[in-house]
Amino acid sequence: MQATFNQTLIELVCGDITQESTDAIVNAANSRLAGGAGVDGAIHRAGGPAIMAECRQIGGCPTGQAVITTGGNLKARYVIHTVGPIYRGGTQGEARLLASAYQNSLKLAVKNGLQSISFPAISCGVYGYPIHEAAHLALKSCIEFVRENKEIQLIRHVLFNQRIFDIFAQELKKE
Ligand code: AR6
Repeated sequence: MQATFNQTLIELVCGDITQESTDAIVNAANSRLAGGAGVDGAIHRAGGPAIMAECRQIGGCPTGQAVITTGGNLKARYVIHTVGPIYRGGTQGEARLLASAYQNSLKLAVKNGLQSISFPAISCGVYGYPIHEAAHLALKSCIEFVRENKEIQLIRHVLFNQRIFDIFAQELKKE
């Protein structure tokens, strides 16, 4: 499923983000950039140790911010590591922090001259964000960004299973 906003294609696919060949893929990391389970583990496994070596040099990333490393053995040239919020009921600034994670990742992509980027469903696994709300915020943040910025040609949301894909698709239809 796809839709164009301003000059950017926003696309939803079901799949494994480590297989993407967009300029960058985004990692749903933790603030220590220490690696972990979920998509973070998958990216480090597929990308090899060079990515972790760069993460150690960088040292960490506050929630809602983003940092960039090379892509190691991945097809993508870069990994943008962002840290989504842990969901604690929705009253701890989670929505603002999730939107920031998307927007700061996009800003970093533009700053590095990138034209295509793939996102996983940030915070929708271990960090427990309700998927409908997270999908709405993910799409809204990306659409707001591309209304102000023309540099990125493709934003792909790579959803790991059909259930999350269907929820993102429902939310994209509303935009
Ligand atoms: N491709 C695409 N999506 C994936 C993949 C994959 N290969 N693997 C999992 N997902 P999570 P979070 C989906 O838990 O909630 C880590 O330990 C998954 O189904 O990876 O932001 C970090 O180190 C879910 O929909 O990230 C942090 O400590 C989505 O990716 C913490 O988890 C995000 O799930 C971050 O938690």
